Amino acid sequence: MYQTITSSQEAIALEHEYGAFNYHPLPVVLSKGQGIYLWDVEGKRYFDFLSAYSAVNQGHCHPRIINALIEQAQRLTLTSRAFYNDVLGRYEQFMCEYFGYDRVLPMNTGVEGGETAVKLCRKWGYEVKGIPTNQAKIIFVERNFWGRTLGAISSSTDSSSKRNFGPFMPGYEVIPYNDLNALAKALEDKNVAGFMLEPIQGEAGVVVPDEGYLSKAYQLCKENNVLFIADEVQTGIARTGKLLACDYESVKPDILVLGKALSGGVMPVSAVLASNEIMLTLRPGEHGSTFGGNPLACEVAMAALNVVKDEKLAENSAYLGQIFRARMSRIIEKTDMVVLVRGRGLLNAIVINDLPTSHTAWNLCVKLKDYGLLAKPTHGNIIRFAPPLVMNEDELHECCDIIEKSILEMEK
Ligand code: IF1
Repeated sequence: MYQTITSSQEAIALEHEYGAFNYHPLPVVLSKGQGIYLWDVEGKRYFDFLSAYSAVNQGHCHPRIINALIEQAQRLTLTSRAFYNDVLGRYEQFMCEYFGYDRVLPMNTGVEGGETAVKLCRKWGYEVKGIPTNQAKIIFVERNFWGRTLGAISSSTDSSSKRNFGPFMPGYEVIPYNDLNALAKALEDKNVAGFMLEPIQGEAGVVVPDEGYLSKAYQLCKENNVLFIADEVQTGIARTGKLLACDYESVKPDILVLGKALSGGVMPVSAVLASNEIMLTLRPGEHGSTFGGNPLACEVAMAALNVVKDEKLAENSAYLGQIFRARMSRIIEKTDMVVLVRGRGLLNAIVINDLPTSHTAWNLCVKLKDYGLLAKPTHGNIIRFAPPLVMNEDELHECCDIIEKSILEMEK
């Protein structure tokens, strides 16, 4: 019999009793979200400084997105692609014009977007580039993260993502990130079809490559007739201070993968955008998904993207990001506990001066929680800070005050 949750402890106990332990959440139980705020079961309010891993760029339960959801949900939620519907075509035109591509393939989760990009890239490799069948290679970078499917973890260099899930996908090669010589060498192999990377590595701990890396990597791919695939699932949709992180170097990926904030965190929506030459290698029956491109997702995504444009979220992200990193730099001057801050726009991270195996970052996140700000460590000693992009300057300073107070207290 379904129980209403009356305490945080009760919610946690139910998950311990009935759920898989594939996460280790911070001990907080949320029951309401609005804008930059979350409330727990007991009614305590928090600043959300994770944004569901950058899926809630537009703020929790944005009214324009929720209204789009409600209106379409009362009309038609799903037809499958066995039939046409009166939303998908409008959405496809909207997406192609919004991002400047010939065609879009709608999916649901970010990893499905990545899998779709890999399949498209291989298909193009065989049917356009002329790579011998089943010989196509795709190059990935160390410490990449693009999801949890076998296709995704096959490219991972993180043992916790891979251990005891083998055997893995063939045709993958992994090179160091931010290393153009390694890329140039890997591209000597004429069977390479694509190079897939995050323009800023999220899970790796907000790793920003050197200025020029993206544009030079793109150039190397073009010189070798290899597709440049950008995984902007986490960095896209205004998170880093531009609509796409690739925009910082005016790189237009051959295949663009979007997810997360494409729906403003309301439901899973992902998309792959590419040229006619690439996208039209797919023929009916060769790819798809039950919910991919459903009318509900399409209306939600169009509302979510209109919010990004109308509320100038990329500009706000860029502006507040500068302020945030300046505030963190001032904290770093006062304490040995934090060694650096890095990021672009409102995708940032601080590195704690301790071993990745230490609990310092975790303990700091628990203290931040106690003071009303929610964040979580990525790898051991790195804490990612990614608030919704709708935050204002005063709210950001209030959050920085909480971070500063927590760090200085921990230090004592
Ligand atoms: C988890 C990480 C972040 C992503 C990039 C594709 C995907 C993700 C750059 C796949 C998803 C999520 C997955 C979630 C936690 C979170 C995460 F810690 F796992 F790595 F954000 F950094 N490309 N990232 O970041 O999208 O299929 O999840 O919709 O799996 O723990 P998805």
